[in-house]
Amino acid sequence: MLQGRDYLSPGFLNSLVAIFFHPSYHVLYDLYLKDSGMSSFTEFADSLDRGSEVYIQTHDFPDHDALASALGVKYLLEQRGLACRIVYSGTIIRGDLKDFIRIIGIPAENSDSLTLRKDDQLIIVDGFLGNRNVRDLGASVKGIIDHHPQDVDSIPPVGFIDLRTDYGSCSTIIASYFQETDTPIPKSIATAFLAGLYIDTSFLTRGVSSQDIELINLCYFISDREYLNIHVRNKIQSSDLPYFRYLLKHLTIADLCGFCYLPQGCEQNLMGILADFCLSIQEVRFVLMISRNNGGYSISARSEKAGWDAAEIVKALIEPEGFGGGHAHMAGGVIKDRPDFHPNDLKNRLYAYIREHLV
Ligand SMILES: [Mn+2]
Repeated sequence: MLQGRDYLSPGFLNSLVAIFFHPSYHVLYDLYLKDSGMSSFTEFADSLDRGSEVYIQTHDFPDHDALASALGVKYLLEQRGLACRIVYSGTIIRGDLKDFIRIIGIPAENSDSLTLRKDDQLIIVDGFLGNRNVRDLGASVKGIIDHHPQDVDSIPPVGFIDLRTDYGSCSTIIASYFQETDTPIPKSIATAFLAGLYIDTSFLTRGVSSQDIELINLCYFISDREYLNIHVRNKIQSSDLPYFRYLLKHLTIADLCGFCYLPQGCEQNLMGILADFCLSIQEVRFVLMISRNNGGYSISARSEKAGWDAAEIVKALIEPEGFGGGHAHMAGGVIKDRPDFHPNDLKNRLYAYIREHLV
């Protein structure tokens, strides 16, 4: 097994793996109850110790859905007399996410500023114990609520695991707890849930379940739609424009594939935004972007063509020198800096692979 730390800094690696854990399409939904009789959120909430704080941890480099989920859980537990704090690792760089935290009012604290004790109660949302993008904070994991495909048997017993992998967002799961406990959803949380759902499903174009539609029904008319329209839909900031300029000049399009190398380096979120932009071009159904980053190259791929699995293509192109993963519609990877590798090699490999295997 390749150990990222052997040659890449943990921060860099974490930002790369953040993209691997986006919501997947259609996997079976099940409320997963392992080694416990807890069958509802109410029962789980009642099992927590009111004498000490509850920490709610998002995945590292949190996105809208992770923060919205944490906020929802915090609100519900506080209604039941528990004191909660939201904690995350990694950084929050993008302006739209900073606005989200400020406007919705999400008291998220960086784990660097906290010291958790072994017996502190921890709930993980929108991520899973042992994931590369969920830093081990050393506390006692009481619950996990997630919508990404996970290997539940790979972890030690946890009191409450609610894993619903066909849901478009983790917010949709949390919203079901509001229904279960008959708790009215406050406007700010309804807005946050919709932001989480819209972004995780790329505005309802992938991985949407009937429960996600129910979430819209539940939240739409109480949410701040002006905020959602302005702040969530407009995710590009003016400082991104030089990257777009570069992309427009250097993007290659052939055989339904777009390719671009960004030698100036590019953070992972922005690379995803650029890749999504490429996909919006009619002649592009698959896109591969590679950027120079400290210690190597990072790769971002998007696919909207059935049968062209982004994760499989990335793995086929970069392994064994690099490693990659993700889902059919969205994947990422890293390649270590090495003298015999040039990003244009990847371009040639991509078009050769597509011609050989997929066209
Ligand atoms: Mn999510």
